[in-house]
Amino acid sequence: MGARQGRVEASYGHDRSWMRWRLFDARLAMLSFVGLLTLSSLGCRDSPLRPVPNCLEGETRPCTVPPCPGPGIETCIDNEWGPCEGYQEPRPEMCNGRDDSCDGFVDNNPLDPEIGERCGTNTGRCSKGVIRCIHGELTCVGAIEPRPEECNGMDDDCDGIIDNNIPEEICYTGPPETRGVGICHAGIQRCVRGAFVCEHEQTPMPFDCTNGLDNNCDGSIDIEDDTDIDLVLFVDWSGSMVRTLSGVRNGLLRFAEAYRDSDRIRIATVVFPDAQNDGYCALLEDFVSPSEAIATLQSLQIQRVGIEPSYQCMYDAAIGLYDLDYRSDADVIFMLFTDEPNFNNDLTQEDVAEAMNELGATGHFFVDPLFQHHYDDIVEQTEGIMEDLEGEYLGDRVLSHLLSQTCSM
Ligand SMILES: [Ca+2]
Ligand SMILES: [Ca+2]
Ligand SMILES: [Ca+2]
Ligand SMILES: [Ca+2]
Repeated sequence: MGARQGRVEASYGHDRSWMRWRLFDARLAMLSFVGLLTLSSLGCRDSPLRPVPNCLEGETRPCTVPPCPGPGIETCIDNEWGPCEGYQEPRPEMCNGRDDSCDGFVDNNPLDPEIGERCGTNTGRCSKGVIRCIHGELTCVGAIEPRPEECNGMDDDCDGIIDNNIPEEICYTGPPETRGVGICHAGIQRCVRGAFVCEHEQTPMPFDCTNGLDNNCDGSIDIEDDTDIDLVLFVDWSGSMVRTLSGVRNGLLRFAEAYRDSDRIRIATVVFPDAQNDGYCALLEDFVSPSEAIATLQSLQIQRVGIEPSYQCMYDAAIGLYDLDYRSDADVIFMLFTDEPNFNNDLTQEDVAEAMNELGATGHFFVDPLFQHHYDDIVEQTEGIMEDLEGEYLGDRVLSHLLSQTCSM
C-alpha cells in the first residue's frame, strides 16, 4: 500500500509538473495571440517604430524668404512643411509708403512715371509745381493752389475770371436804425474792381422839405412847420378834368399827409361846377387841419354838370361870401386847378385880383396852357405863380409846389 501509494504519489508528482508546463505553454500562446492581435489592430504590423511627424496635415505657419521680410505661408503636406508661398518678392520701388524693393528703405527712388512732372495750373494767382513722393503719396509740391475767391482784384480760385463766384449779400451802410425807414433801404453787395460796393441802397439824405419824403430817415416826413398858411383850393371837377383830377387829388393828399400833425396849415375847399347850386361854385369844406381835410380831398371826383365860373368862385371867397375864417397873420394862398377859361359872369381878372389883394391872398394857379391868358393878370397882380396843368406827373408837381410854399429851403 505504501509502495503503491509512493508510485501513485510519484506518478501523481510527475503528472503535476507536466500539467504546469502545459499550463504555461497555453498562457504563452494566449499572450502571443493577444499581442499579435493588438499590434495588428494598431496597423503597425509592418513598421511599429516610425519617427514622430514634423507637422499635422493641413497645418499652416508664416514664413519668410529673404531679402523681403515676408510674410508668406507654408502648409503641412504629407507631414512635411511645404514651400513658402505668397511671400513678397522684391519689386520695383513705387511711391506707396512701403519698401517694395526690400533694400531696407521705404520709397527710395520710386519709379512712378508721374514723378517730376509739372502739376497744377498757371491760371490766375495759381502757379504750377512738381510731383514728388511725399509720405507715400504722389504730391504736387511747390504749386500755388486755388483757394476760395475773395474780393481782391485777383482770380483766387484760378478759373480764369477775377472776383467771380462771390455770393451776393444784402447790405446797408447807413446807421442801422435808419434801414427801411423813410426813403432808406438796403442794397446788394457786389465786388467791383476788387472792393465790395453796396449797390442800390439808399442811405439817409439831407433834410429836404420840398418833396414830401422822409429824406433823412428819422421816421417822419421832412417838413418845416413855422409858416401859417390858409390854403383855399378851387377845384374844377367838371368832366374835362378826367385826365388831371386824379393828379390834383394825389398831390393834395400827399401834402395833407405830410402836414397831418401841423396846426399851422389849414385847408378850405371850393369846387365848381356845383350841381346843387345851379352849376356854380360851392364851399365843400371850411378851413380844417390837413388831417381833417384828407377825407374831403379823397372825395374830389369828376362831376358832369354845370359850367366853370372860376372868377366868381375866387371873387366870392375873397370878399367873404363863404364866411371863411381867415387868420389875420396867415399867408393866404388861392390855389386854382382848371382846364377851362372863366365862364358866365361879368367879372374881370382885375376884379378878382383886386378882391384878392384886399384880402392879402396870392394866386397859385394850375391851368391848361391854352387858357392861361385868362388868368395871367390875376397871377401877376397878386404876385402869384402860374403852372401848367399838363406835363410831368401832376401829383408830384402839385406836392412840390405846395411844399415850396411851406419850407424855406
Ligand atoms: Ca515704395
Ligand atoms: Ca475766379
Ligand atoms: Ca478775387
Ligand atoms: Ca425826416
